[in-house]
Amino acid sequence: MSVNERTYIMIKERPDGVQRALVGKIIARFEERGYKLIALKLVQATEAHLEKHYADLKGKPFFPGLIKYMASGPVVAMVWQGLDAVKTGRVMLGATNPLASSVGSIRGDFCLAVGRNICHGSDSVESAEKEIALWFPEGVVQYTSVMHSWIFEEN
Ligand code: IDP
Ligand code: MG
Repeated sequence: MSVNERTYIMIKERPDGVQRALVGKIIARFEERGYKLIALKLVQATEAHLEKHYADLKGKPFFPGLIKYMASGPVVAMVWQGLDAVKTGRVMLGATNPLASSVGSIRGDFCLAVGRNICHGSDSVESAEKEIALWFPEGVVQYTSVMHSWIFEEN
C-alpha cells in the first residue's frame, strides 16, 4: 500500500451522476478525504471505448444496456492519488447495488438502481493502471500538494 497509489474514478452522470448535478459533491468527498486530484476531464465516450473499459463484463446480460447508457452522455473521468486509493475509493463509492450500499457512501446516499449507480471506481491496482492508461493516454499531472504533510505522517 502506497501513499502514491492511484485509482480511476468516473462519474457516470447521463450518464446520471452528471445530469443529476452531483459532480461537485462527488469530487468534494475525495478532496475532503485527503486524496489528490491528478487528472480530470469531461468526456463523451464512444461505445468502442466503453467496451474496452468494461471488457471484463462482456457476455453479461446487462452489458449491451450498460454500454448504450454510458455512451448516452458525458462522463467525468478522474484520477485520484493517495493512501490505499483503490480499496478506500471503492468503500467511498459503496456496493455495486446501491440498495446494499452503506449510508454515507456515494451510492448509499445518492442513488437506488444498480444500472444507475452514478460512479465507477477501479477494483484493483492493476485495473487502475489499465483504466488510467485507457482514459488518460496523454498522462496525468504531477504536482506537490501543500496538504500532503498535514494528511500523512511521513515527510
Ligand atoms: P462496479 O461498478 O461496482 O465495479 P461491476 O460488476 O464492475 O460493478 O459492473 C459495472 C457496472 O455495470 C455497475 O457499476 C453497474 O452500473 C452495471 N451493472 C452491474 N451489475 C448490473 C446488473 O445486474 N444490472 C444492471 N447493471 C449492472
Ligand atoms: Mg467494476
